[in-house]
Amino acid sequence: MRLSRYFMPTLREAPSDAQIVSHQLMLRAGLIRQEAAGIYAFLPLGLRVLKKVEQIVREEMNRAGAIEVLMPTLQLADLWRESGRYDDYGEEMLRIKDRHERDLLYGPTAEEVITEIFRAYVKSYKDLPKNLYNIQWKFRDERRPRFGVMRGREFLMKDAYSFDVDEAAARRSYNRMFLAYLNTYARMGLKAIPVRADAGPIGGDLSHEFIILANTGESEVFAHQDLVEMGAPGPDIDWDGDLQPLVDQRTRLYAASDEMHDAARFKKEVPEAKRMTARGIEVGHIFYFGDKYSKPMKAVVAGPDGVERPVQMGSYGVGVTRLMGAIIEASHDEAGIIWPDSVAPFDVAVVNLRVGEAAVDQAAEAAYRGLQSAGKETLLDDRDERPGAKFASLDLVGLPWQLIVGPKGVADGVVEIKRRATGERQTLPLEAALKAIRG
Ligand code: 5CA
Repeated sequence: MRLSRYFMPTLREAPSDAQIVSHQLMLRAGLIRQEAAGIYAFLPLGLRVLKKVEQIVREEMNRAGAIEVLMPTLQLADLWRESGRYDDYGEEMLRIKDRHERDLLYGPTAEEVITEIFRAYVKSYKDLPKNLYNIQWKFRDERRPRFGVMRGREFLMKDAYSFDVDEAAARRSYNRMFLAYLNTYARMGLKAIPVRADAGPIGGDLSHEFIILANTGESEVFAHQDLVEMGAPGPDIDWDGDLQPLVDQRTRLYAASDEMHDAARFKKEVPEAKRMTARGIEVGHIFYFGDKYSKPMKAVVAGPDGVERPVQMGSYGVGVTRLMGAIIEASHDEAGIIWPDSVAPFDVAVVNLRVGEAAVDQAAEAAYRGLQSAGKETLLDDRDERPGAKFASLDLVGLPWQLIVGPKGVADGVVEIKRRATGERQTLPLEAALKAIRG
């Protein structure tokens, strides 16, 4: 992509209502534009990041055996009357009437819709387990939308729903999601801590939130330091095997959200030097709630004994748009965003420092073509701007690499490469530079 023809509207200063650094940087880097309180348009760079985050979530869901569907954003109120949640959900639900005076709503979550789909087709334990997910826009009319995509009203969520014949099987499904979540966040360069959580309006008695530590986070967590250090299990675990030991290893150590926190237990179970109290961002939340929806909505399956019982369910949410903010909170400096390679909008910017000078233009074009043919997503900065302005905007948008082509280097047969994360620079012949970036 040639920057001279692209749409990357960076801002020198953040609008004054952006209070936290990720929101400021998302606006300044031209990733998002607010259209109404808590409602954002995704601009080209922001959309590229969103798609990458979404794709990582998708791949890790698929790896863990979940199957993708796409449910509508608008749902029938009657389904929510069946589950009994229509009145309970309150003012956070955006309620709509169509031309036939039928009550609709913009889905804040999709337990009812997925249960309706499931009960239409699945009747026997032989078809279980199943885990269906979608990555779809949700709407919650939050009282205080704030911090940009962190607490939006319209936001992208991955929501998965598991169906099992009994509680033991449902826990196996829960365990698969628990571990898949840790792998998902790790691929984005994030360290997520699973903490015991309150199930809130989703319901159920087993629930974990996944928290990224950040001072600006809205959640407070209390955890054993060793849990913070513990890595993700990695993709190569036996997803059909017994995952309980891997989950136990991570749930044995004390970790709780503020609603679930028990100060006395924290003191008793965690040595003082290991007690961590911190703020964090909730980037995922998983629930096991048994027959809370399947019973009132009559989603039943026949067991091996031929007796029909409500199917055992869990639901599993990831805040996809919120993750963009969380990644920036975790990875930035004074100059701007530092994207992890896995979610960067482009891999590399080729910076032409002397646009219009034939030898420099030619060298920049050669670098651009070389990177593209190596499969690198490349932005060619061919804008007619001062070098200082180019570097400021490229550091702000935070691509992992810059390959800098200037008149002096061209005369000497070299280019410069810069790694955004470390600031490390190397001067090399073009071929060696391409090799370093190709990795
Ligand atoms: N049905 C369940 C799981 S699918 C559910 O809705 N869970 S939730 O309410 O916890 O939401 C799942 C995730 O969506 C949260 O962990 C959070 O990361 C994200 N999320 C929730 N509300 C918002 C919001 N207003 N703005 C941005 N992300 C949000």
